[in-house]
Amino acid sequence: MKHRSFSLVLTVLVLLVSACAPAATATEPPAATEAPATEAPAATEAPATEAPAATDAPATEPSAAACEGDYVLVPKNLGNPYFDTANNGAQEAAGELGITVLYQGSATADATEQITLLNSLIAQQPCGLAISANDADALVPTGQDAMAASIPIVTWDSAIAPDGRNIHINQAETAGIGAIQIQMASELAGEDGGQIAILSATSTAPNQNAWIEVMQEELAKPEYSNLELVEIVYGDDDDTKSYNEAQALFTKYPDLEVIIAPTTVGIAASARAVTDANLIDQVFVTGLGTPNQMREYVHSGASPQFALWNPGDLGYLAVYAMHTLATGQITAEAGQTFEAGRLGEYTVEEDADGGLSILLGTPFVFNADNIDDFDF
Ligand code: RAM
Repeated sequence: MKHRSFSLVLTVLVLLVSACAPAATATEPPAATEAPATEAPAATEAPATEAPAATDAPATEPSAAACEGDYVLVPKNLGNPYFDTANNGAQEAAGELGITVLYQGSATADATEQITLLNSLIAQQPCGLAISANDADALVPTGQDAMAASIPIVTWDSAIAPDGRNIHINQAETAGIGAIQIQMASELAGEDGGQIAILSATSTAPNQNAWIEVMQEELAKPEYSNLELVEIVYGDDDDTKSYNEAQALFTKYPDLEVIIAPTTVGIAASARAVTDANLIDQVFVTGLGTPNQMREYVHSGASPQFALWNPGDLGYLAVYAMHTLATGQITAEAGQTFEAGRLGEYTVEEDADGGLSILLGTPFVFNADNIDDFDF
């Protein structure tokens, strides 16, 4: 049902863009990248990404037509270096494609604020929207409104549920992201294990909740039976709230061994809280962070290891996918392939949530041996 309506929308879109003046869409030759997602992962046992499957379904011939307006990259909120890095990658892709990608977000990571922003963007009829969603279900009607107006909807980082998007750009497999965090926490807790807690972003964040669900499944495995998850708390991707929540955790649980923060805001705030409380070597912090925010804590021992993908590559791929949809080069069908500049070829796949997705790569573990090789 959904795919049929996608096809309809995209057919209309192709007709519309075909009527536009042709524009050059040639991309620059692939360039080398320092992105961890495209380097051989080291020091991690995260499941390897499957090689892109061969497909008999060739992508629709490039229409060589382009929408004349702007595209928009929408993060969960502004002021987060993770999303700023994604925007850097998005701008790199925009330069290669000869398009304009605006970067607009709400002040807080809040679904209602994000919907208000999206409604005003949709009214301006952009060429495409690439969204990191603050709520999977609440944004579905908004995504549907956009698609009904022939605006392609790509989600990235955090997905709108299938009915409200064309394609989600997934940074890494959900199972792998969840598993690597429990593995890192287990290593930090040591042989005897102990108490762990999770400090997440907002309680409605689709990506956070999917990863936490995997973490809970991992914890049920026999090899992690010595780890006790004592509480899940939410810092709302706000630095101060995250810091206070971390403090409250190690005050309430004096034997706490590890805080897992699957958010770049939460992990940096937690590591700072542990450092300020002189608890280095007593409470370890791990989860998902950016190297530049976590470098000092890796070297100090507050957070000896954490994981991430390259957010710049994620933004870059999101823009290529959005543009490829907007120009009718793909029509959001599983098996279609397209070239994403220096990152190479990607395949549209069926996602575990029943929608479509494109997988960027694998999570990468940062530690004292490699952290100084990265700058983002
Ligand atoms: C924060 C956000 C984002 C998440 C990263 C790991 O920046 O919550 O959605 O993917 O952390």
